[in-house]
Amino acid sequence: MSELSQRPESPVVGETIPHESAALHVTGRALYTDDLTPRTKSVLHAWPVQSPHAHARVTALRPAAAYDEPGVVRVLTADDVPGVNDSGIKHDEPLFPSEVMYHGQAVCWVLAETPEAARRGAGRVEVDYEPLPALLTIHDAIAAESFQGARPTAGRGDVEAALARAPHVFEGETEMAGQEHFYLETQTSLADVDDGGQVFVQSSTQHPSETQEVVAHVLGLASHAVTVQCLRMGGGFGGKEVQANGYAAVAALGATLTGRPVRVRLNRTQDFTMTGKRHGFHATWRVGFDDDGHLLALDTTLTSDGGWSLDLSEAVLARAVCHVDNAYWIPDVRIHGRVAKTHKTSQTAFRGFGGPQGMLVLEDVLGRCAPLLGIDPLQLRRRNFYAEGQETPYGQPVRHAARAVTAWDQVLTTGDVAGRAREIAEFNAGHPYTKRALAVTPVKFGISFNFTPLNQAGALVHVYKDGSVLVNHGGTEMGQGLHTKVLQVAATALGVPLARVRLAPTRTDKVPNTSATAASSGSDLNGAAIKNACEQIRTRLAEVDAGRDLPWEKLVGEAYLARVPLFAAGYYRTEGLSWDATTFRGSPFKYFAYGAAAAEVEVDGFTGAYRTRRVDIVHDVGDSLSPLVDLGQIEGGFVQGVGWLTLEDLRWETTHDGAHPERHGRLSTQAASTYKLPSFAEMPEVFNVAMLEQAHEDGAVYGAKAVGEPPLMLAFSVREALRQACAAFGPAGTSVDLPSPATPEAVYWALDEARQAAVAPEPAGA
Ligand code: MTE
Ligand code: LUZ
Ligand code: MOS
Repeated sequence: MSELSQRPESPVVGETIPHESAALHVTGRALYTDDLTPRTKSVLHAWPVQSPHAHARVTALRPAAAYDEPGVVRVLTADDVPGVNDSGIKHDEPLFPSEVMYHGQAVCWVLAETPEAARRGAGRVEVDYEPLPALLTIHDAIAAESFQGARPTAGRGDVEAALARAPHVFEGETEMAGQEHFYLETQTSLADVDDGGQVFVQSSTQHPSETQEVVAHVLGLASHAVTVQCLRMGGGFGGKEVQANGYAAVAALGATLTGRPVRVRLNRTQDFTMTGKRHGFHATWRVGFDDDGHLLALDTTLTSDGGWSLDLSEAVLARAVCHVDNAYWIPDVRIHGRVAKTHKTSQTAFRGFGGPQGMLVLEDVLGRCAPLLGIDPLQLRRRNFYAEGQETPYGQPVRHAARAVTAWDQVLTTGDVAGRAREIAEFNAGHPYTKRALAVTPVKFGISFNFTPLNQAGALVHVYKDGSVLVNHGGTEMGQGLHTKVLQVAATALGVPLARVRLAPTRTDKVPNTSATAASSGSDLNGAAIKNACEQIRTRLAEVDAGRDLPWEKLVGEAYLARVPLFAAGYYRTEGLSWDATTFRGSPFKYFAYGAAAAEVEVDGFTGAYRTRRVDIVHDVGDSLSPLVDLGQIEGGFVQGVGWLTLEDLRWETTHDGAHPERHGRLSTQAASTYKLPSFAEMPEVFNVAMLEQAHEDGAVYGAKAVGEPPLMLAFSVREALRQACAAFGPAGTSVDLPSPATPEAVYWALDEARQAAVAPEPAGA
């Protein structure tokens, strides 16, 4: 057992405790960034002027009329930017654009005494546009060869030779939609400038250090003149990994120009129409199997819809390429990837970060090919699992491959999959208009940022003379329970009760140069940095104690009198990673998280409506730092995945006939009324979640694994069950091509097609 992963006796980590802010969340007392607005004097409110074109040149901008609106104080335009007019991390996102690149893009911002005055003022700004052609679909972009960024290839062996030898070869296309984050708290920033010109930005951001950098860049200031604080977020899900930066810059610019606090808070429609989403993907594939269904070769090209700017698209694509294999061994394989450039919002990080999209491709292949091979999909999947010692297509050994098997076997047993499969067959035989199906799918997800330098973190721990402890770390809290886990780590490492430790909000002046809280690594990285800081203090205190076993408070008091420092900065970097981003080879991940899910659905043959009757999950969180938090992450991740795969349907209007040019490229699903989110009604009627036992992870703090993203992909089980239920309406061996999202409408058309196959007329002459 490593020193990092080893737990002392009776540790506070592993205790089942509620989220550190649970009581505040449910009583409404938890403060989010915008709750500070009414507590701040003379705040100005910002409103964007949004483009009515998907692609156009801005030929003139006349803000003058906005000032006729009572309450309007200032219109922010490109001329006001003292630094660089760019809010992107790739320097391709002008904050105030001269060419608009998507419908709804902000051209300029109006500041006023009230939100209503700002809104009216924005309506008075005159903007002249010269419309330009817009690419709105991934197909249009591919046809126009509109791509951006790197076009990587990963693989091994000789794919063409292996396909030529393979007894069964299939080819096809797979397409999947994006997803709106729909964090409950929309993008928010509140900025103020002090007497010394120090800019203080409170932001709902997953990456305070980058928000600080972008604000400094736009204002033409050094980073030490900008401090960013994130109290907590009402959800981030990747949507605030980079996309918070621009709004913080607008607020900060407004504050420096007016000398008053400025608040930017998007309403839901603005957030929907302005901010990036999960990337939709398109894939073409050719696959070869042997007679027993073993995968022999895969050749695939993934194209993601990146929207108008690069954003995190290259990193998302890299993770997609590195997750096509999911839990399956493919001897000869070539995975090629590229990012399409379209005139839509800048698609960005979203829970799973390309992993779900990559994995969906092979799961779709297996789901479609199983009937064609005449093999039960459950058998087909199990037969292709990695064995210990095998490597991923990018050359990383698959450590603990057996855990996928353990999780799988446990789900089959505790979920009584064999018994229920028999019941379902009986049910289906007796019900021509209703069909049930049960599918099991595995998850293998790589943990670490795939961009190696991001795998580091810092922390600051203060012990006060009375023995109370204040901790600070570089991670942000978005509901995922990171702060709860860090508190448990600090109490464990210091050997004090949890109640002695308090956590202060994340700020760039406490811990500098932090990474985004992302890639599920928040607790791995910041937990280890906190542990490091606590151990420095413990080591010093041990010298003071000199074997006397003094009580904590007494020891701390003595240490102070002996002039022993009672605070420490902690640091952690993940060891053992290697990655070559040009050849796409190496071991970018510290370890893999595993899981398996069994889902049973029932589909109505008249409408395509369905319900999820039961879900059983076994998921690998290592030795959990905080079991109740992890349970919430597994359940929540799974349900968010079900939303992506079955309900959430982003629609952009296309009006090629020229009838309503102002609607071309407009997102028509801009609210919860038209964009269907999972709710209680969609929860599985029976939902059993278990954590894999004896799952200690040697390479991570106190033996725990990251949990935030991997469970999302357990939702493939529901999609595969829907596919199988559709197939049950047709003759044996029906292969169902199911769109994603598999909405009830899509399911209806898929089952109808299967049904048509059953009644298809005999070919002529037969
Ligand atoms: N859980 C909640 N409640 N809210 C969130 O915004 N974000 C997810 C996941 N779980 C999220 C969440 C995403 S995208 C990631 S990367 C991780 O949490 C980030 O936190 P962690 O690294 O501390 O797990
Ligand atoms: N890589 C990754 C990243 O795997 N997950 C992330 O969230 C991320 N963010 C930025 C850059 N690389
Ligand atoms: Mo999560 S998509 O890595 O913020």
